[in-house]
Amino acid sequence: MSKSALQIERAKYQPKMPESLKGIVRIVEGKKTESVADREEIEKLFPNTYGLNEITFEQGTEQIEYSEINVGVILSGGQAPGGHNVISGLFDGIKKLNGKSRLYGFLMGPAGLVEHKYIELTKEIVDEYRNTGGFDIIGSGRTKLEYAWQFEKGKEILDALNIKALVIIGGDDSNTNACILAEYYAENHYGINVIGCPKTIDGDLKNEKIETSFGFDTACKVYSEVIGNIQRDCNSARKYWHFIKLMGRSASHIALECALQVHPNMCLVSEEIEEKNQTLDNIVSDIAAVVALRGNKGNNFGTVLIPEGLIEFIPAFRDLIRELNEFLSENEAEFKMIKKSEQISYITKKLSEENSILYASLPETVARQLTLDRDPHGNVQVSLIETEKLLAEMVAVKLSEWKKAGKYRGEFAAQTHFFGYEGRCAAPSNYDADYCYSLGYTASNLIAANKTGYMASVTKTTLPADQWIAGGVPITMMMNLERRHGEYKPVIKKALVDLEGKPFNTFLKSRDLWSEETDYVYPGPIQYFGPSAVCDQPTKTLQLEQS
Ligand code: FBP
Repeated sequence: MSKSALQIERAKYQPKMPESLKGIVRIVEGKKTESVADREEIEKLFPNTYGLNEITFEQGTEQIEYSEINVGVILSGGQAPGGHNVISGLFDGIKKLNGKSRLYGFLMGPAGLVEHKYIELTKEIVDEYRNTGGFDIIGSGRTKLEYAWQFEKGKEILDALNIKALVIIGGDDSNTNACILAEYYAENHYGINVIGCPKTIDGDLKNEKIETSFGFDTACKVYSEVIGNIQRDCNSARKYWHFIKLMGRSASHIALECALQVHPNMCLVSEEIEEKNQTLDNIVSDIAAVVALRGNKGNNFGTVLIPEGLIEFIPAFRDLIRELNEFLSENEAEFKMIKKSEQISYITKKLSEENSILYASLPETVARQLTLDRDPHGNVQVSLIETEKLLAEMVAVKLSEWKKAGKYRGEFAAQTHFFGYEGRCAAPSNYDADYCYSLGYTASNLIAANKTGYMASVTKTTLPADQWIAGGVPITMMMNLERRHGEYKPVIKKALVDLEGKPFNTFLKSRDLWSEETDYVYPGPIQYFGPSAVCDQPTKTLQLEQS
């Protein structure tokens, strides 16, 4: 494999990890857990994996002899920086337990398990990928593990390879599946444990026990670097407004973190928009007001950050999307038969009156984007909806009305961007390299402790890494019931931006100033070598949450 000079140096980086994992490890059982909501129903669905104890690992004194163990690993869902380090931490961890242990990687996500596609991850392979971005060591995919036949197909190959534990590295939906699989194998006494690992750049897989999902740190730093560059460009040319949509699916964590890093002129936060019951017209007017305020002072430039999932949080759109989801899941076959040119009018006739009026009022591109295939978990693929273009166009119309009315004297020209894929496979920051390696190592200790239905957890990560706390959290603890594909299903509760929380409130205190003034910050690229104050800082979100 050809490598850049940075890759060669970076390969030598030894990730930092909690002191408790370095030598002999002792397991400490904590208190029993309960699910975040819908307790009775979740307990009924997960009789074997509900109510388990929290776990922490501490330094021990008693050396235990572990037998060799074969472990499988799956990368599931969207890529996130650091996945390769979870695998290298897991590999090193199981080799420390017993040098004869083996690690198998299933290819292209959960599908690899069902289709029996795998490779053995040897030292040579793992060494090639240490501290690198991407998931290409084994690939990833979004196949949903939900049917007993899939679990049975999986068991066939796990038995054939004598695999006793499977680690699923994924977001909320993939970890939900990990838990369902853990429950199924436990119920049937198959002797195969399943452990989850919190991944997603979206930052929405977090709770009291999982303080962040890996990849969020690096992805936000990459986007902030590029937004900073754009801000410097727009402050130099002084002629464009940049409408920048940022990945993150439902939650606005990425947009908010980037705002805290770069001080844009405006950042929409979907959760606030929902709480204030805002309409699309309110949002457009708010943006236009900031453009006008700056334009009237001769500043015809600026930046607007837009969270990817915005549209689903505008109450009227949320109702429309809900009705579309139900309709499309019940009438998928019929809808696919309709000619493309007739799809919009077909849908318009099928919707309730209110939703039909809204749907018919949308630009054709957006109307089409709203009916595209849902992902395998039933989510609208918000990354395909061009909200940044929709908003830029609507703001232009609003400003020309205001100009005619004499309320606006500036010039408006917009550029639109969507940052998502650019950051998902970046080489992990030191934070993600360390955090991921520690998560993988923690997973190996959960395997050693014969645990199933747990997610690896590493907390207190704003402290120096040797003080981080490693442990395990029962996945059922994070679950509630939600409507998916027209039915109530157990799923891990997504963490949205907390409007009472410190990150949002810090943003709130500064945003008027950032709108009016040009107070941009240019964070520059991620640094891997140099002072710790530059190289090892976690996200502003985490620093504020833990301050
Ligand atoms: P995960 O939740 O699986 O980590 O994926 C996150 C994400 O990057 C979202 O931010 C984005 O909406 C989605 O994946 C895009 O999916 P795809 O890679 O299938 O285009």
